[in-house]
Amino acid sequence: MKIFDIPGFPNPLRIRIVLAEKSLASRIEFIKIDLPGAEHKQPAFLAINPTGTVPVLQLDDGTYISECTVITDYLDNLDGNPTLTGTTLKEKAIIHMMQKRAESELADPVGIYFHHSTPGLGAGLQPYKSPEWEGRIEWGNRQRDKAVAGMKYFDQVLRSQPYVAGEQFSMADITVYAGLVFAGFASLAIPQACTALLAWQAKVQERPSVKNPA
Ligand code: GTS
Repeated sequence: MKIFDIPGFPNPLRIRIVLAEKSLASRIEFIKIDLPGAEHKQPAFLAINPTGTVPVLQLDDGTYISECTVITDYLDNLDGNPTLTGTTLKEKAIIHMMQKRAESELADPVGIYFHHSTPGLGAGLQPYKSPEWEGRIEWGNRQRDKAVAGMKYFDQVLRSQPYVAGEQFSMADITVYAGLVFAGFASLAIPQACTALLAWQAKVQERPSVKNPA
């Protein structure tokens, strides 16, 4: 299998943590995509993922799979022993619900803020980020505020349970963690009052898969 991504970036990190959790790294060939150079916005890459984002998984039969959630589901079920996406119907439902909240309330708003209200990845990518639109800074700032509200939401969640989707570490934790890494990229701090979220972050940082992702 191949993964098209760029090391160290937040969404690719999600999958690299999954690969480490599942001990699958040796089965993957990584193909680096030049994000600051906007390689992911060129026709060759858009042919494999029309949304123009990384990561993308390519199966051995040539099939391309995009979206971290779907890639995680695929990898987690490869060995018939899912550890990150739940086993019972109820577990699966809660994990997917919480991971979607992590994307829509934290990771995605941080990304919009980063790309539209800050210099983002630099001049090479800015032409693809609505440069003519006067409201882009304000819109990005609203997404920044949404992301901070998301941090406060997850702080509340983590006051009553050890992990984002309950008792076990899951895909939802990986998405929140990557969202906070992205917030760091964007110099967006976790509010000091979010003590449960900060403690959870420190705990997750100690996981071998997070210390040494694929
Ligand atoms: N929903 C997508 C997923 O789950 O895979 C999001 C993927 C995504 O936004 N990837 C970022 C990207 O390709 C990479 S990262 O920097 O966020 O980690 N961004 C390119 C761009 O031009 O915004």
